[in-house]
Amino acid sequence: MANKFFSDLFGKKPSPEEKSDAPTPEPSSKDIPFSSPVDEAPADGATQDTESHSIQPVPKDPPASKKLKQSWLSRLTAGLSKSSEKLSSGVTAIFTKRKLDHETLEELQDLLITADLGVDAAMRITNALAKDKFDKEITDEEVRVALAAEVSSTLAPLEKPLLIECTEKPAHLPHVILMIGVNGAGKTTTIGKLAQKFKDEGKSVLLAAGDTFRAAAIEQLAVWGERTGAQLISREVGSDAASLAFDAFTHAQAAGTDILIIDTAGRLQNKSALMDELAKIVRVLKKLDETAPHDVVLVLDATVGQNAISQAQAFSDIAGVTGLVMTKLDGTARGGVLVALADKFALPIHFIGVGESVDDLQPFHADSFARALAGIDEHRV
Ligand SMILES: Nc1nc2c(ncn2[C@@H]2O[C@H](COP(=O)(O)OP(=O)(O)O)[C@@H](O)[C@H]2O)c(=O)[nH]1
Ligand SMILES: [Mg+2]
Repeated sequence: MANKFFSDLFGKKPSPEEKSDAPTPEPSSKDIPFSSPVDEAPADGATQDTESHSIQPVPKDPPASKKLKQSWLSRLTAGLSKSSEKLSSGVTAIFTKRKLDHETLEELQDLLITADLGVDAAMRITNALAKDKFDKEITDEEVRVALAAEVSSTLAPLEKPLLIECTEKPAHLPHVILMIGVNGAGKTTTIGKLAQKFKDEGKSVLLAAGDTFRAAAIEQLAVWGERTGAQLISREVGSDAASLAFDAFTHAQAAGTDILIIDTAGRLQNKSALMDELAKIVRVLKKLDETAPHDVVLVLDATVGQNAISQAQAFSDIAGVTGLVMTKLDGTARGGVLVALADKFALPIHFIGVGESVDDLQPFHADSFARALAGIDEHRV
């Protein structure tokens, strides 16, 4: 019924999720064509979003029994294994039976920079080590511990869960989250994973399919809506994203919905059009509630490495980013880029993605991330 109401209200074409009010089945892989899993992305991350970018399917979650076996910490460690292997084996190669001298410090600095941590962090880590241990024997494990400590202290101030307190009925109901980022970064998938988390917390969620540029993007969000039981507002391809956002907000206000998450198109190569579109979305939201959007979450794909920095710059200029989600840390050895981002932008980090299933979107914990990145065995230290 509710879905029928939505189609009438918003002129939405009937879609699979409207056919029944019964619990929705697991979407089948034939609904949306699958493409191969993500690995290293094109080097030019800032311009990777081509309009021909294939729309990604909604991955199936592993069976519950398999999921239960893995704690979130082991999922984090497994997810970061490519990055930590690079750093950890690099540290071992440099520091096996060697002193901490100018040469080893320089090698360590190079390693940290090639692992995408950025020059500033590389300097801080080597300076901290040199202060206590210069000209002394040092083990690779001691270096890893120092590395983890520095990464942790850089990231700890940015650890900020996306906590939305709805029990007290805040003045600005619904809480509006605008998701932005280049095509392929993981926006829609992250929205689906977030919707699941919020639903699990007992909150009502409305998803707005604001990437109106691509039919399959709308369909992809619809599948996540079905899977999570979140309501969806969408319109046909080419519709105005801002007016969709306005209608979604109006409805969520009237219905007392807790959280509205708005998906957007990520055509960074057409920067002025994207800027206009995002600015218009923000403008119409503010007409209804001047405190909205309450979060502007930038989704960054870790596999693009240093290009995440230029994307963060571009989107900060365009849309006033309030926080980050970094995805695909499992697909790359470039996870250290989160440290470089922290140094440059100091944006709060809400979640990290270490795999494709719902449980692989983890609240960001600086210390656990730092240890997993440095390859420190949680049982040893
Ligand atoms: N391995 C992995 N894949 C991810 C992660 N997050 C998203 N993806 C995949 O990245 C692809 C692009 O995601 P999508 O949400 O369509 O990106 P969008 O264009 O920004 O909306 C999809 O195949 C997702 O399953 C992650 O944390 N790890
Ligand atoms: Mg998308």
